[in-house]
Amino acid sequence: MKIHSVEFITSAPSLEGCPSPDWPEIAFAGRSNVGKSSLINCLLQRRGLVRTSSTPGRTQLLNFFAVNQSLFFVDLPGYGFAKAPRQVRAGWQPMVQGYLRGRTTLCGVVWLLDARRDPSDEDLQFLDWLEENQTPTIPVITKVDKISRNALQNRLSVISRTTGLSKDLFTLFSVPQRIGISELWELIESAVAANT
Ligand SMILES: Nc1nc2c(ncn2[C@@H]2O[C@H](COP(=O)(O)OP(=O)(O)OP(=O)(O)O)[C@@H](O)[C@H]2O)c(=O)[nH]1
Ligand SMILES: [Mg+2]
Repeated sequence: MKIHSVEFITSAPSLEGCPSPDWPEIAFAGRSNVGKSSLINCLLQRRGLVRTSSTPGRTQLLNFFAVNQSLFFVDLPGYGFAKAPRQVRAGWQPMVQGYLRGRTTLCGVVWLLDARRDPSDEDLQFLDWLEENQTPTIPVITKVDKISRNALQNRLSVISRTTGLSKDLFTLFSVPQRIGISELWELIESAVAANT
C-alpha cells in the first residue's frame, strides 16, 4: 500500500462518538503494551503519529486515523492493565464491545499477541468476542525480535494451541526489524476488499 496521507481524526469515548462511517475500517487490538501503536506507526511509516509509551494503559479511547482519505485505522485501548483506575477498567468493556458490535464499516481487527507471552485469559476472552461477532480477525505475533528463532517456533505452537487458531494464520511482526509489514498490509487490503 502506498501511503499518501495520514491524519489523526479524533479520539472517541464510545461508538456514538466515532466519526461518520464513510470509509472501510481496520481496528488494532491487544493487551496493553503489546505494541499496537508502534505497529500502526510502522505500517503507516509515521514514527510519531500514534503515541507509544513504555507506560502501559495510556491510550484509553478509540483513536481514529484517516489513511489516504479512504480508510480508517482505529487504535483500540489495550486490555489487561491491572493498574488502570477502576473507572477506566469498568468503562473499557462496554466501549470496546459496543464498538465491535455496532461499527458497521469494521472490516477486520488486527489482533496482537506478544511473542514472549502465553495468551492471557483476557486475550482469549477478546478472541471469543471477535468470534461471537464474526469479526474478521487478523492475528499477529509481535516483538518477534525479542526471542530466538527456535524459541519463536515453540511460542507459535503454544499460542496456536491455546487460541485454537492454526499456526499459519499468524503474521509474525517486528517493528525494529521491520518484519511482516508487507504481509500484514496484504491481509488488511484483502479484509477491506472482502467487506466493501
Ligand atoms: N523490541 C520490540 N519492541 C516493541 C515492538 N513493538 C512495540 N515495542 C515496544 O513496546 C512498548 C509498547 O509499545 P506501544 O506501541 O506503546 O504498545 P500499545 O499496545 O500501543 O500500548 P497501550 O497503548 O498502552 O495499550 C514500547 O516501548 C515499544 O517501543 C517490537 O516489535 N519489538
Ligand atoms: Mg498504544
